[in-house]
Amino acid sequence: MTTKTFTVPTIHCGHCTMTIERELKDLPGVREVKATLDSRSVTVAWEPPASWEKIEALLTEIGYAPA
Ligand SMILES: [Cu+2]
Repeated sequence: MTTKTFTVPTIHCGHCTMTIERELKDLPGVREVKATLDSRSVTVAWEPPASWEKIEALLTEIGYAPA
């Protein structure tokens, strides 16, 4: 299991955090997601077949590119 915390500058409200959590949880291999509005940060825990490249690509596609 790999865990990473990163900043997403485009998080601006609770809907953003909900969208990020929902979309990432749909990615096979993602085990835990926590998006935090105050710090505009996201913590993700995953294992294969998920990868940081896939997580980054998905977030970028939906408008929440990691900083
Ligand atoms: Cu929002």
